[in-house]
Amino acid sequence: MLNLVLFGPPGAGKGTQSQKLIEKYGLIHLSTGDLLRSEIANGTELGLEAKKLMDQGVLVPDAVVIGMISHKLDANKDAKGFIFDGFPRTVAQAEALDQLLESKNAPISGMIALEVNDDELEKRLLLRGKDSGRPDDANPEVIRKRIKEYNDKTAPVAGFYKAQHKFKSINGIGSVEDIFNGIGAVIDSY
Ligand code: B4P
Repeated sequence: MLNLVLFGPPGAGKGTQSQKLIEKYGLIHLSTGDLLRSEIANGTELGLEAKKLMDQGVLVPDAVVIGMISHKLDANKDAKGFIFDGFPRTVAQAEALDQLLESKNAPISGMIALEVNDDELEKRLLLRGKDSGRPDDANPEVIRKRIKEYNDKTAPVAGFYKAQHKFKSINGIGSVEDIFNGIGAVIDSY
């Protein structure tokens, strides 16, 4: 079973690369950002709470996202593997994911981090904000808050996987195809 964590700051290209990876490797894509936006679109109580936080560029509580992932893992028992996109975003989420996967005897194969500098991230997100309709992409102040949240709370997750010798980083600047080939080379080494 291939269980991949695709890691990087907001706008690094995780969602973009995930779409290509699911086609090539037949994995199930679990994006906590997409799952939360679907709760918002359905007007659920969870969605209403999450929207307030996401619109400000801050993380949703760990228990909420861990619960969503646990539910999705149970609903896809026969999967060949998963791409975790935007999750884990805190060390507590990484610990919870290890526990969930331990009970399935299918640990994380590796984390692949996309390295992109802050100026490029801001440019990409503002560009997407022009037509995505995502409130968190439209405002430079919210984008900077998201990058700060990443540096404060999410960046330490890399250390969690480094300690398990499961961390690889890739340059996330360049063509989508070249970056995809770089990720493929890491996956082929597993
Ligand atoms: P996400 O939906 O995960 O948002 P994201 O990090 O901005 O997405 P991503 O990084 O995938 O964007 P992509 O690069 O594909 O999270 C949104 C919010 O949800 C968070 O702020 C938080 O509040 C909440 N949340 C989600 N998960 C959570 C968790 N686990 N715990 C707590 N809270 C959570 O795309 C960016 C743009 O770059 C696109 O327009 C794309 O076309 C472009 N792009 C991609 N590759 C490119 C390239 N190589 N060159 C140029 N442009 C490129």
